[in-house]
Amino acid sequence: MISVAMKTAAAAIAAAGLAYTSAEEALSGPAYGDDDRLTALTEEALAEHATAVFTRADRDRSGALNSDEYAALSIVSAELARLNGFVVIESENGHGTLALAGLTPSALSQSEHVRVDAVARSAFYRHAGNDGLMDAQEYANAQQAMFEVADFNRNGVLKRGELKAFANKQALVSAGV
Ligand SMILES: [Ca+2]
Ligand SMILES: [Ca+2]
Repeated sequence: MISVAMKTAAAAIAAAGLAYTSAEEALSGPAYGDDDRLTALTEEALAEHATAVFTRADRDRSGALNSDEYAALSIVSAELARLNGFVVIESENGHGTLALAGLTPSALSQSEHVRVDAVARSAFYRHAGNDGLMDAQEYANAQQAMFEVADFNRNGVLKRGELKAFANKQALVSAGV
């Protein structure tokens, strides 16, 4: 059961063009250790991450994601984060990780898959504008909106509990989990 889910995740990871060169690499276990854990995240670092993710997700280099591409990216990212127990934040100087809070690593259940897809499409239409396409700036704005919700003291930096809240938002974990 798990291996089927993981193979599905691997195929989706490949389809979404995420940072793994092969399904084997994606499923060989976390390639990151405690040393990679971030202790703070700034808005600037998040903007860099958003640019990197958007560039990779826009595989045909059309300059925009449609709702299906955005939903696929969101589902694959959520699945990977939940299998690993952390989300990866990319930067020019390497990658850092943020641990998810309150979950045991596992594959997305079918009902979670459906929920994540719906949440992602809702976020897509909130940020994509009237053209129904999400460009790099709109993607960055969607990421920034997640950051602002997690920045409880509104000082432009996420730390401690704010990082956990942000990681769970990135993985589209429901508030009740
Ligand atoms: Ca747009
Ligand atoms: Ca803060």
